[in-house]
Amino acid sequence: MRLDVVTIFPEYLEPLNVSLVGKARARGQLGVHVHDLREWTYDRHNTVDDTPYGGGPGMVMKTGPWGDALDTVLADGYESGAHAPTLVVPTPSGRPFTQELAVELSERPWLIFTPARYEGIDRRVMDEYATRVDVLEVSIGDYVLAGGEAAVLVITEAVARLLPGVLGNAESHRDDSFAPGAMAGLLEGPVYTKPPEWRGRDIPDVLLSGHHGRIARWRRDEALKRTAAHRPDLIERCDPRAFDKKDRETLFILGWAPDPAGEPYGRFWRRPDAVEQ
Ligand code: 6GU
Repeated sequence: MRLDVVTIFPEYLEPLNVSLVGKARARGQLGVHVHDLREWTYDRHNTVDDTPYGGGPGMVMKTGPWGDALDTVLADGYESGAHAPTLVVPTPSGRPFTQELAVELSERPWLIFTPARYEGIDRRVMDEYATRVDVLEVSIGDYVLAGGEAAVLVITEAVARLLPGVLGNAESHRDDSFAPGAMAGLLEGPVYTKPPEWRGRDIPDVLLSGHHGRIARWRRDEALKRTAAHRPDLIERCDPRAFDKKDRETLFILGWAPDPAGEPYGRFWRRPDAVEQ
């Protein structure tokens, strides 16, 4: 996979040399090219922004530098054999970045990121490139960052760990919160390692029992507890057919019940009579 990043803060992308992404890069599984947007400015102040038409606070990034930068990056990439670029535009007004989108991006051969500062990039830039390449505007959550660079680090890490051979062990994806499978849609519960006692704290006996069925059941109950506490919206979203008899008992104890009148049938909701957990 090839990654290009165009930014006014190339040094902000230094973490791409470290850890998982850095190693994937060193192994040649990932080609990363970081570009300074100011290389495509031609005035002595290296201006990349200007005041917004229609008035209002803040500044807007200008068409000229972005257009010239993206033309160069596209031409260089195509010339070195890359194909089917996707422009990933980090913005708080984008579509939510999810594990599903991470998987989709990990299957693409070439991602070009355009993190912006100020109030964003003149709309005409993405309207123009959308006629030539896939453009995805993406938000990493419901909060506002000063710029898209941190979002690029988040997205590249989530994508890079999905590339074949990047995580040592393919099994490591299997139980990820948000990965498809038996625990689909539930958060992962707690994990423990040696020593068996630390500062007077033991680990749950069941994990030492060697009884795989009971361990799996315990992990599932912990996942249900954690999801109910931190992300009740995920429980509401679960297809009730994914819950077995013991799941239903656990959920009931946690204050949840199926709604027989609900649409679709039997989805779980907080019981109106449940006490705060
Ligand atoms: Cl992708 N960019 C900025 N500036 N703020 C954000 C964001 C992105 N995602 C959430 N907040």
